[in-house]
Amino acid sequence: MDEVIISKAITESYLKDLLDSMEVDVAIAGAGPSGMVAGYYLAKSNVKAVIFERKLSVGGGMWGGGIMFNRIVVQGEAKEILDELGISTKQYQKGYYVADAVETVSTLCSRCVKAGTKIFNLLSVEDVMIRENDRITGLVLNWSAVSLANLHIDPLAIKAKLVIDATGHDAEICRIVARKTGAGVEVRGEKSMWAEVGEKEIVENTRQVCPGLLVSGMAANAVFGSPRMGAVFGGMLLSGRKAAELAIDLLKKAK
Ligand code: 48F
Repeated sequence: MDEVIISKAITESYLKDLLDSMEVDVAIAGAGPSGMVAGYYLAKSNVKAVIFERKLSVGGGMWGGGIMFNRIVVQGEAKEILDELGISTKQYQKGYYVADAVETVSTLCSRCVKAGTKIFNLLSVEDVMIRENDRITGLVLNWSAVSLANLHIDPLAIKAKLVIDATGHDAEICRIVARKTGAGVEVRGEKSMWAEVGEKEIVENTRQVCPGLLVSGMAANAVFGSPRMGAVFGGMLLSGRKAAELAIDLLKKAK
């Protein structure tokens, strides 16, 4: 084996994919459950999408289930998504299904990537690009290691027709937009746990918050001041699917 050939293979292959991802239809910030479900459904509809994930691992808050008991609960409607992805579930009581968090994250990630949405880990979204009429037109990226090492290094940017904020509880992209534009985005902050209401409202809260920016998953509840819901994950999956459907619709209308 030749180390230089190995190094060239990695570098060329990575850069080819990164270059290919510099102009996309949809750029997703965060590879948690809602971001990866959105990525899966977008790719399934032949939309060019890419996900940027800050951490080494994808899956966000799903690996740990509830207090590190690595099981998740979903309701009937969301079970259909797990069925479609080939993820096993067991009915616990009527309307409550349990799935293994490790199987769910790994299968979801695999289905998302194999459908065609690339995931870049270790890259943080640190800003957005904003053009006329406060339209979000892309993401500003830097290596997560840069902020960890407290280095002053300028970022790179990619263009996207639409951006999805799937960054979870902190709704990081919406917070940046709220701070830096007059686009009228306000992050109200999530409320205390109420699974029933949180699960219902997360789907309603999944929408376009300003031109070019959609919000999905827990970020949607953070933006609109809805409750958190703990280790029930159905709403995350349904929200990711809705974000993809909304994006597909907006892209069609823009043609
Ligand atoms: O937090 P996360 O899993 O968000 P989600 O898809 O799902 C929420 C649930 O896991 C759980 C819950 C269930 O009731 O409440 O918390 O809404 O995944 C968000 C991902 O985004 C990444 C973060 O590392 C995580 O993997 N992320 C956050 N900020 C950035 C980011 C950023 N600025 N750039 C890139 N990735």
